[in-house]
Amino acid sequence: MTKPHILQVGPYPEWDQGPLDDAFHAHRYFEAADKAAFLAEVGPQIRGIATRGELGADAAMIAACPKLEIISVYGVGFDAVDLGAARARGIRVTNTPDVLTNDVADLGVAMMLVQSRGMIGAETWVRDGSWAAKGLYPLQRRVWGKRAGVLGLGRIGFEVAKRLAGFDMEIAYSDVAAKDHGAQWEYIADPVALAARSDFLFVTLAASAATRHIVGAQVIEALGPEGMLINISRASNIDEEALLAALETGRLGSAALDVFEGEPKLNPRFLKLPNVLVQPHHASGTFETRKAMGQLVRDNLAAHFAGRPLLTPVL
Ligand code: 8YV
Repeated sequence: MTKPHILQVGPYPEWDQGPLDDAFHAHRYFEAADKAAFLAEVGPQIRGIATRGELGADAAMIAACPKLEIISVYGVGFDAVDLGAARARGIRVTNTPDVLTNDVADLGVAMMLVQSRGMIGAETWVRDGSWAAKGLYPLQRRVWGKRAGVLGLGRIGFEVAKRLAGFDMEIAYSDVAAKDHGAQWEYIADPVALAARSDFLFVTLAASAATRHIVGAQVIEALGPEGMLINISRASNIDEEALLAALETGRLGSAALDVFEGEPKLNPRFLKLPNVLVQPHHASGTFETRKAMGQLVRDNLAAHFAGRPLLTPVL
């Protein structure tokens, strides 16, 4: 049987590239100097697209592949795929949920602890000799027992809340509706009200046009000068301009961010702020999880081309 032609949007680690090339004829879009010319050349043969998280499939890419049947997303978030364009042509879309949930939750909680306890500054304090020269490191803020808000109680939000319960935190959450989660977590529909009663606010929403800037000036200011915002979802969920302004003026205490508008180039104003912990969008970045994600991307493609049900369909 001839291998199906697929468009590989971004680079994969070697443990994914080998098996991908064994099963498919992968055309490496990311290596092309002239993307439009490359798409015009290979597009007519393409039956599948394998994405790379934020490197997705827009309407122009989908239109350039008239025989396209499936888009397999490397990531749980599929906001980088033009779902409308895919739906209009009956193109299937899959993602990689579940396999990354715990790692993403771990990083969110780790960022809360690191930032609240000032661990980056404390590390520098030891390494640059300040401990010996200046004495004790300045006191930091407690985490355990505080009030945590989780904005979006999906798979990742649930795992975050579960971990926070281990720190004896008072947990509340917002979502489109109250969830039957089997725990004593308070449901607060309004994100502003959630922020107002929270010391730490985790943003764990799947991003869509509907959630764009859901964390705006009002939510940020309700969280307040003692509050911390932690984002492990997508930058588009937060009004970054409002966030920067609040952090610069102290109207928001601090932030811990794994995602940024225009990443990997982030607004340089973030780098000037001592009250921000920045991470390079690596919440799912463990060997174990990334291997499972790559496998799921291939398994969905293989299932489709073998006429079997998709493992994790979005569309
Ligand atoms: C990225 C993610 O896909 O799952 C998601 O939605 O944002 C991440 O797992 C990952 O960084 C690979 O590009």
